[in-house]
Amino acid sequence: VLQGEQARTALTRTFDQIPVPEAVARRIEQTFGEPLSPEQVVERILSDVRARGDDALRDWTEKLDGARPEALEVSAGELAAARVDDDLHAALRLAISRVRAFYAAQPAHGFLEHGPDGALGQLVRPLSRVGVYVPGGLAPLISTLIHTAVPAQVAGVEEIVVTTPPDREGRVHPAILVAARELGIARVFRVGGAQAIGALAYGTASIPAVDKVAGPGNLFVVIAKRMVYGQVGIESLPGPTETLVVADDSADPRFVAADLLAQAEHNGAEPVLVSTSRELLLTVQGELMGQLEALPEPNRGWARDSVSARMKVILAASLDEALELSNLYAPEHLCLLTRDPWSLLGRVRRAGGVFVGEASMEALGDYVAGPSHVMPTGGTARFMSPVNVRDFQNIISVVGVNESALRRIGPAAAALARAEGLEAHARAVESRLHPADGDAGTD
Ligand code: HSO
Ligand code: ZN
Repeated sequence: VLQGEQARTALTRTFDQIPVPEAVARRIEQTFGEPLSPEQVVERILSDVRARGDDALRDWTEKLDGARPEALEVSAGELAAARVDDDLHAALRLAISRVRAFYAAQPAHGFLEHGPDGALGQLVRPLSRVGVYVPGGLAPLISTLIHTAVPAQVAGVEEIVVTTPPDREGRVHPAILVAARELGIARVFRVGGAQAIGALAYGTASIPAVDKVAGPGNLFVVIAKRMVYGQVGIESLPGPTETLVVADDSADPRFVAADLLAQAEHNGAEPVLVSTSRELLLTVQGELMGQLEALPEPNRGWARDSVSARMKVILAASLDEALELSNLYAPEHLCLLTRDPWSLLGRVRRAGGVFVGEASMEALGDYVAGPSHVMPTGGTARFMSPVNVRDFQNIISVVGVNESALRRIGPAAAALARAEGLEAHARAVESRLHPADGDAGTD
C-alpha cells in the first residue's frame, strides 16, 4: 500500500519506451530470424506494403496471422450472410442506438458571424473517408467498431472502411460483420496489424487510402500509426487500458474488486485503487483474490498478469488527495465509488472518462452507456480527448471582410507585413486601400 510521496511517484508517468514483452521479442526473432525492435519490424512491413500493395498484405497476413486470404475484402454475400444469436443482435442494436444518440447531442456545428465588418466564421465539413481499425487477437472487439464508427457517422463521414485481422481460417468474427451491416458499413477487410495501417495510409489495389485512421490496436498497430502520421490523419494512439478507482469507506468491496478485475482482463492493463479507508483496501484485496480465482481461463491468466505486474494500491489522506493523485495520473477511466460521487466531479481535471457511482461501472461504458470507450491512455488525457464527432470533421475558416473594415484594419496589416520584410504582402493590401496609386503618373 502506497501513501503520500510514494504514491505520487508511482503515479507519475515516465514516457519511457514501451517495454517489449518477452513473448513478443521471441515471436519477432522466430518470424524474422533476428532480434529486431518492434519499430524495425513495423518499418519493414510499412515499406513493403507501400512497394508491393496487396501482395505484401497477403504475405504478412500469412506470416503473422496464419491465414492467406486471396480476397482481402469481405464479399457482399458474406457480409449479408453473417449471423449472431437474437440476444446478441439486439444488444448490438441497443449499443449502436445509444452511442448514436449520445454523439447526436454533441455540439459540433460551425458559425458565421455577420457584423458591421462583414462576416467571419468557421465552416465544419466531415472527412471524406475514414479507416476504422478493429482489434482481433485475444478478443474480437465488436464494441470497438461501434464506438469508433458511430461518432464518425454522426460527423457526416460518408465512407468508412474497416480493417480487422482474420482468424487462422481467414475469417472475420461474424459479430463484427453483423455490427458493420447494422452500421451500414459495406467495406470490411481481413487485414490486421501494421500492414493494415500501411494499407489505410498508402492505399493498395484493394484497400483505399483514407483521410484518417481511428481505433485502438496492439503495440505494432500503435507504432505503425505513429509512423504514418502526416501521410494520413491519426485520431489517437490508444495503448493498454487503465482504470483508477477512487473508493471511500462506503464503497462495496465486491464492486470495487469487480471493476478492477474487469479492466485487468485486458492485455497489459493497469488497475489502480485509491482509497481513504485502510480497511476497505484490505477487504478489497481479499475480495479481488477470490473473484480472480473464480474467473475461467484464459481470463484468469490475463487478469492475474495485470494484477500482479501492474496493479497499484494507494491509501489517500482525503478525497481531495485522492482526486489530486488521479489528476496527476490522468487515467483513461476514473471510477468514483464514494458516498457522494457527484460532489467530486468539480475536482476532476484530467481523465478520459469519469464513471460516477455504483450503477455506472466502466464495463457498462465499454458497451452501452453512450460515450465512446476509445479514450486517451498512457497519461495522454493531459492533452487528448475520447473519440468524438470533432475528430472526424475539419474546420475551414471563413474570411469575408467588407470595404469599410478593410480601410480600418488594412494599414495595420501592411505595417506588420513591412516589419516582416514581406513587401508583396504590404502591396497586396495597399492595392485595395488606394487602388489608383498603381496608375499614378501614367496618365
Ligand atoms: N475497456 C476497453 C474497451 C473495451 N472493453 C472493449 C471491452 N471491449 C478500453 O477502454
Ligand atoms: Zn473493457
